[in-house]
Amino acid sequence: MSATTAPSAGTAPGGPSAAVDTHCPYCALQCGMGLRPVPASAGTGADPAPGLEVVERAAFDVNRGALCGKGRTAPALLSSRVRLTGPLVRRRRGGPLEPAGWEEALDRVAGELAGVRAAHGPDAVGVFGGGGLTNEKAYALGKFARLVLGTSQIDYNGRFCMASAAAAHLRAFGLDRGMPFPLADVARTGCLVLVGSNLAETMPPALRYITELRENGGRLIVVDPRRTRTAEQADLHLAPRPGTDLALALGMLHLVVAEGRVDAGFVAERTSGWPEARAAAMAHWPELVERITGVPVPHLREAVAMFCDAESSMVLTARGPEQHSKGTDTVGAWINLCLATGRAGRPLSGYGCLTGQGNGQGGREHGQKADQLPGYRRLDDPAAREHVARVWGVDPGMLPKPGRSAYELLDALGTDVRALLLTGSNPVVSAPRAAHVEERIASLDFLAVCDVVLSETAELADVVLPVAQWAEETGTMTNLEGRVLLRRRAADPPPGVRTDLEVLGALAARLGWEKGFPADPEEVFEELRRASAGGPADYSGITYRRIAEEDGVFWPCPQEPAQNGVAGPAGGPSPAPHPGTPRLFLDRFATDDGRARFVPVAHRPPAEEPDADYPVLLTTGRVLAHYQSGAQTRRVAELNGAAPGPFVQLHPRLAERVGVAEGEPVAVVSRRGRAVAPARITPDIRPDTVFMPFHWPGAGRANTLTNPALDPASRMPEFKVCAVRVEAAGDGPGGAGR
Ligand SMILES: Nc1nc2c(c(=O)[nH]1)N[C@H]1C(S)=C(S)[C@@H](COP(=O)(O)OP(=O)(O)OC[C@H]3O[C@@H](n4cnc5c(=O)[nH]c(N)nc54)[C@H](O)[C@@H]3O)O[C@H]1N2
Ligand SMILES: Nc1nc2c(c(=O)[nH]1)N[C@H]1C(S)=C(S)[C@@H](COP(=O)(O)OP(=O)(O)OC[C@H]3O[C@@H](n4cnc5c(=O)[nH]c(N)nc54)[C@H](O)[C@@H]3O)O[C@H]1N2
Ligand code: SF4
Ligand SMILES: [Mo]
Repeated sequence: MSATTAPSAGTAPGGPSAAVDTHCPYCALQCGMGLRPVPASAGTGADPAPGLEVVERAAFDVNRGALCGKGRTAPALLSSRVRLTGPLVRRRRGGPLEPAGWEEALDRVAGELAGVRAAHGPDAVGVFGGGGLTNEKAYALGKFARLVLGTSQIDYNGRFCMASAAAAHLRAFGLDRGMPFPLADVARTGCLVLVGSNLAETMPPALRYITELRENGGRLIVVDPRRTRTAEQADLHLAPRPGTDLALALGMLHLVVAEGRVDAGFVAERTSGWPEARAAAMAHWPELVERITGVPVPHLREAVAMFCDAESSMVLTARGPEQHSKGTDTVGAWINLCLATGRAGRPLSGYGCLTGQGNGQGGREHGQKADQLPGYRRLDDPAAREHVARVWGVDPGMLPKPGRSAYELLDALGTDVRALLLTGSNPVVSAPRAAHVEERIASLDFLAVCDVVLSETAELADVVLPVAQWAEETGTMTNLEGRVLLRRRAADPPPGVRTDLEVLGALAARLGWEKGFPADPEEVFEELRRASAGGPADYSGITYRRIAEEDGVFWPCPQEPAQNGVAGPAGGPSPAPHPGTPRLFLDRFATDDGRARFVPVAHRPPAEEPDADYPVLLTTGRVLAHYQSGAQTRRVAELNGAAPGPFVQLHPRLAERVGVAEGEPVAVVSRRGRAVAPARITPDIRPDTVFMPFHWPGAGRANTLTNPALDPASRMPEFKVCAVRVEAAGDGPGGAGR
């Protein structure tokens, strides 16, 4: 991490060197940054001139000016050499993608979608969105699918991200906001348990909160099968076998009970369902848990002591324990631990999930999810349908029923879903069982992709629509804290490129909806405010102006009565606007009775256990320099230099058994396919486990191997564990040719 940027010239628009205050295009930390125009000839290094340079924006508190390399180099993608600058159309099946004008491209998309709908019904048209899209885009995309296309078949890549934590949140607390407190609270808690988060690489500026925590005397426990850069910071590192966090959390709860550490007062006053959850935990005695997880009983006891001896404590999960076919129950078990010890709904204590994508939080609130309407309303709730239909000016009966989840939708492509509009995702690289997904996508009658670059998925499209990038359009993003931020436009998009909102508006108009899809983001946000009013994720009190003045507003933030046209007390000053909600649940949880719900959960194995044919566990994740499918970061020279390709991380003992040396090609084979990448040998991983990052397509694509076994509640695929065989793949000693 570094912030080698010029100091900010301030916010004021105008002066030639004035910087615009905005936010990073990538992860959920949504670091604040300034963007300032640079002379067109000022290209640096291998990247062509981006037209904008990043300057420090120290006043934004979440990152105080610090950025990781991805954020710092983000403007490189604005240059025309690496991005799409005009629509592409495949004029005949099997033919090439060729440059086309916007009229032709939009006519073709609208015509094909309408044709498939007419021939096969509205549910034959699918829509796939992304958690990187602004709130305005996510909202417009959901509205477009439900109204213009009339389809139930919409979901998005957030299903692959924090869906398990979201489901567990709803079950236990009645509300899903990733973190119920601001990040700043993390620095002041007594004990932090980070479960399957490698934030030193996935949100580097957030490491500052860990440093402050340690300086304040707080303790850190990291749970990760690998000794990551994050685990290196820990007082205690637990390294369970992938897929066994549920047992680990239950084992800790067992010890809490056995050692008399239950907060009986809290349990009685603020929770329900304890007896059943307690009974479930008691079935997971420490020695059994050690056998399942590989974590020694003394370490388990030490963790419980650290957690309970501190005056306050927090558990934060990320994808490590969540991306499993039992992710929801696993998060539930960690929540149970917090509830039993009174570490929830109190200052500096609680459970939270570190959401991942730039708008991972807002993107799951406003209607691009299969079962959802704006404001985190449920599509199957008659009152919610009524409210949103009124805002949209249609009959509630017009709104389709809930559709399929992301993987199920991708799996159905080419069968009952015949055409797809995809925006903000690159599933050819990022979806589980990717070779199958790629084949399903290729079998579609019609695929349209909106993207900023020619991603691996866009390469398969019949029409590619090039869209504007983060720095070229304004919109709101809701960061991992539930803080709604304004990402401001700092430059004009190049000619030939349109915004996602303009694209949706143009398509809607061609499909008979002249009104209802404005291109102005603020106009969309104003409608979103009304649609979300009274819902769980209530944005109605948030305006662009307020966000700018307050550096973000935490939802829920209902509208103040005065803005509703209802006067304040006669003669008195109008009531103060709702301040937003940085901290949730301090008085009550969002359930009907105000109590948090324990959910009795029991350990179960992953969908695939190692056996004689596939004796090793594969887990997957991220590296510092690349973002997700890599569609963006693989096009930035500096980042590519730092992390040029895939690898297989494995323990020296396993490497020896397999007969590979550092850097030699190693094949990882699962029931779904085979991937080959150079070996990276390190004692920092369990000997029974290999790790691959998923940022690359081709031979080293990790998702060729992953298992699409789904969590029954969240429909999250099992990205974080499957059974594999590991073989040397080179020609040298130990190679396949031996
Ligand atoms: N550099 C970078 N940063 C990113 C992203 C990126 O692509 N690159 N993406 C963003 C997004 S969308 C997300 S969701 C976040 C993800 O952020 P993280 O969740 O921090 O990232 P991952 O690397 O997927 O997984 C975290 C850790 O889980 C561990 N793990 C694997 N299996 C298990 C298991 O069974 N149990 C436990 N306890 N741990 C396990 C892995 O070893 C890994 O170190 O990052 C965001 N930030
Ligand atoms: N094996 C394995 N697989 C995983 C994971 C894992 O841990 N392991 N993690 C999963 C997780 S947590 C996630 S979030 C997914 C993410 O995986 P993807 O959904 O593939 O995410 P991105 O690579 O961010 O794809 C975003 C695409 O949208 C484009 N884009 C960027 N901005 C815009 C915009 O404003 N408009 C439009 N229209 N397009 C834009 C980008 O160029 C890119 O092609 O991957 C999942 N896949
Ligand atoms: S941590 Fe996330 S938001 Fe911050 S600069 Fe890096 S990628 Fe951007
Ligand atoms: Mo994610």
